[in-house]
Amino acid sequence: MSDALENLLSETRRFAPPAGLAEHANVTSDAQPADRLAFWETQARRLTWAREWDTTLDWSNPPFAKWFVGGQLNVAYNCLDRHVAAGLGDRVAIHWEGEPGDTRTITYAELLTEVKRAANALTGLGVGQGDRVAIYMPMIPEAAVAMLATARIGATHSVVFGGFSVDALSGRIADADAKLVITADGGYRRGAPSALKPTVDEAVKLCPSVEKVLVVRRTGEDVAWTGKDLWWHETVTPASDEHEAQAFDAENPLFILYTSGTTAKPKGILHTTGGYLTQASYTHHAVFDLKPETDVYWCTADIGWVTGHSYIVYGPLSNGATQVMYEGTPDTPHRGRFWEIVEKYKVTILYTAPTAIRTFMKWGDDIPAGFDLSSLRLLGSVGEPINPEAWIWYREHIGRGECPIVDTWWQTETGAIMISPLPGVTHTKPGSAMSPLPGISADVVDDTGKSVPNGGGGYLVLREPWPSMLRTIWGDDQRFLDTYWSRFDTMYFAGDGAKRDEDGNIWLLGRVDDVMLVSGHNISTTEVESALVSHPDVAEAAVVGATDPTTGQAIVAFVILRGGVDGDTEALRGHVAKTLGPICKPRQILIVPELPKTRSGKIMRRLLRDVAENRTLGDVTTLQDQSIMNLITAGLKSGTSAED
Ligand code: 6R9
Repeated sequence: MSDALENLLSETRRFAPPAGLAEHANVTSDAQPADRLAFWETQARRLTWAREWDTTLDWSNPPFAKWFVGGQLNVAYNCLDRHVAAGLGDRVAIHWEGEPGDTRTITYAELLTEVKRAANALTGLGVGQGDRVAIYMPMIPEAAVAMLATARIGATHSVVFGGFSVDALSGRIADADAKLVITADGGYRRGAPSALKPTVDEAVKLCPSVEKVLVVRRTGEDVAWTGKDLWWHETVTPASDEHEAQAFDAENPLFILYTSGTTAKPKGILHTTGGYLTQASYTHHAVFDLKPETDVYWCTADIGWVTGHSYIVYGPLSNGATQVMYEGTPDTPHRGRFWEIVEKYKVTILYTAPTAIRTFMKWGDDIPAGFDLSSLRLLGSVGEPINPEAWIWYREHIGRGECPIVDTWWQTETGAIMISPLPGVTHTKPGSAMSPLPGISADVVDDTGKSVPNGGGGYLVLREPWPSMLRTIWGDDQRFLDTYWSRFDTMYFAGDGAKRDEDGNIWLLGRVDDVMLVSGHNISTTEVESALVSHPDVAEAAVVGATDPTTGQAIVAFVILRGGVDGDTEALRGHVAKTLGPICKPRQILIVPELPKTRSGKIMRRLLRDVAENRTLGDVTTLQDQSIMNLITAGLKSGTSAED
């Protein structure tokens, strides 16, 4: 971005918190604490420490932070033992729903027993403090057990999306030098068993560091067996269920999670224990207003995404939540599966992604209308900017026009939610993540690092260290410095564009790498996409800047239409021009059946840019469904595009 980012979209709708929620809210003020460190100390005391810290924050060697220095705790103890010790052993921790319809109900006492067994088994396999364990699993309870058992013995997990290729998996195992891999024969996806073990077999051949592979039997399909393999039911199940959790240093590494970014080599984001758990736990309590005695919480993320780490495993369990965990896809065996699950378990808090919400919009209002969703009291969104129209649809058709929506901005790197409405306090605006949470100093700055005034756009930065911040990139401190701390001197650069509206609220505008430069104007992908999605014919849209001889870059839009409409691309171009101004009128609109997305649902604009500029496609290994690019290019060849 040369200058500021344009501020084009204006939104006047506002939604007050429901009175009942506000009255009993866990957090009743969004004011920034006068003493940030004292605030985080208070939040750290929500956890149980074996030894209190001596120093809250050591920032003497920025950007290498140490939080709660000298403190000691056990993450698994905080998620399990202390609840059981408090007499809550019979509370359901996980209502698990398999894709084929099989279910398991797991109490805190049962989850603790299983984690103790797994901890003993891992120790028996020679895994100890500081060792890395790779986890490549479907969405089954053993995935959470594996993470918690690894944490319990002070080892470090690296969860890899079940579904990544041999290359992606072996690269991550090798980079972390993992000595154990925990996997399953497979999981269920789209109505059929989907094997995982063959991918692990191939990957392990390339990774000499791996000593053993622990395999959960989920599908019962035949699997090849190697000398390194051990069945979970023959190793963990018979292990002793006596295990006393030892306390580890607050800065003991908890996990590495790889983000792909734009370059080929993924970055291993490293998180530690005390600060991470403090912020994951506090934000889950504050943003979701969790009442552990009565709420049934459901986060639809995969465990292989940071959202699954912080808001399925560590946040909810540290708070003693009862939650739903679902193995499969939203359209198996029918498109109402999510709503059926909400109805069945009387889910009160639902946390999902804009990509899912837009898909539900495309499938039609009548599907959720066929289920009883009256248990819901709060809705959350994460992963991408949520288009105002999708926000409104979510509120109306899922939230009965009553549930507050928390649009939560954060990253693998931030570890926990940073910018979000507080459901009992904030008057929300559809499409805005609103304000930094208490204790967080987020800002929008221009090229030179100066805060932009209200109404201005620029770069999102974090001015002060926060407890759950990444500590480094695994094995590559220099890349950590270069990627996040070199753009602005003393501030963390998030890589996202953002704007501040007239009231000072923050709107995320997409990755700065995706910003389009059209005739000297910096235009965000988000605003143009939201303008397209506000047209009744459009279900989803992705825009990219393609090289253009006259304007530098020109906007090319890829659009998925709502069911049953033909789609008049001229009308859509006109609609964007009318909504945002003529400068934003797409040069070209391509009607496509699908968009390329990552496993967490983020649109991969980089690949669409390759299509728009007629280049060969770049790296597609993190694509959720590799056949989609063929679908898109085939459709274009058969002439579904419209151009001036
Ligand atoms: C949690 C997660 C991080 C990137 C982030 C931003 C985008 C996430 C968002 C959002 C707008 C939100 N993002 N939440 N953009 N509004 N509420 O998604 O982590 O997978 O590391 O991605 O996702 O671009 O920088 P991660």
